[in-house]
Amino acid sequence: MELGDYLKEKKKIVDEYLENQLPSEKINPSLIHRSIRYSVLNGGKRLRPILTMMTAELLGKPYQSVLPAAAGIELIHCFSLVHDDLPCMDDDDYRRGKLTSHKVFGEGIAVLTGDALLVMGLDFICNNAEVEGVSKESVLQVIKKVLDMLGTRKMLGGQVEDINWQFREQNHNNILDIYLKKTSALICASLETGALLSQANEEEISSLSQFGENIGLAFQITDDLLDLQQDKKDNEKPSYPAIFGIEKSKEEIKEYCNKAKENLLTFGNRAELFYKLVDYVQYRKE
Ligand code: GRG
Repeated sequence: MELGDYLKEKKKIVDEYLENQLPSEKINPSLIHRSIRYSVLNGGKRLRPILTMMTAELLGKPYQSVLPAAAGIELIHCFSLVHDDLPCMDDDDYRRGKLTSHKVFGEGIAVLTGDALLVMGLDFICNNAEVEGVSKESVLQVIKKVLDMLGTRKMLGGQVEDINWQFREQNHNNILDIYLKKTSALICASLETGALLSQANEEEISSLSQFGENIGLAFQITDDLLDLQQDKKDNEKPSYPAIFGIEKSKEEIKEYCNKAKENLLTFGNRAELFYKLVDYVQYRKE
């Protein structure tokens, strides 16, 4: 199957699931439910839940067996975006081409929307324990993995370093360290969620985790490169492309994409779609 068709098909499945499972605006308190739906049902690519479902399929399981957890991962991603956009963080007016949550609902409700999405995301993951054939122990392992990813040594810590960038030397290693924590960590957790729920072995989990680190780095450098080329960021916060330039960034993206492909060797040609995904990350234009 072509990757483009696969991504489109799976995005539709995630969108429909979220549309049906998120609380209706008619339920009180209506305002927060409206804000939650606005912040989630707004055209995201759904790459992280798609990675969870792709991993299940790679390991011979149906995507349905990991769908609640995959949707939970997307809610956690949306939480991080809502908080990242706040005036006290990146102070962005637009997200996914629409006004950011705090621009529409105000800062207080945006903070609470992020909090609600994090809690709901973990709840969705717990719901995966009800899926036939999925062990409760594997769901507990996923919760532990996701909490570790969210913690001060990973995503939260990456954000601390990101907003305090003035106090740290902006060299190659320090910038990549932030990228590993704030972007690769969630991508790794998306893959490992699919793997743990599908009873993957140690070698498979380790390969997917290394793959996640490499593809996450390539993804974030590309993200910053696209921002720079499209002149999107109006703050002076440094990024890999802003410091090292476009050519060096492209070399770096290529290097991490090549490493990611090496990590896939464990799976042979079963990983065909994953190889295509690496090319997509390397050459994406949006
Ligand atoms: C973990 C407790 C805790 C706090 C969160 C706010 C925060 C700390 C972290 C933010 C991290 C962040 C926003 C990283 C950027 C990741 C990134 C490249 C986002 C864009 O991803 P896409 O292109 O977006 O997949 P769509 O809109 O398609 O989902």
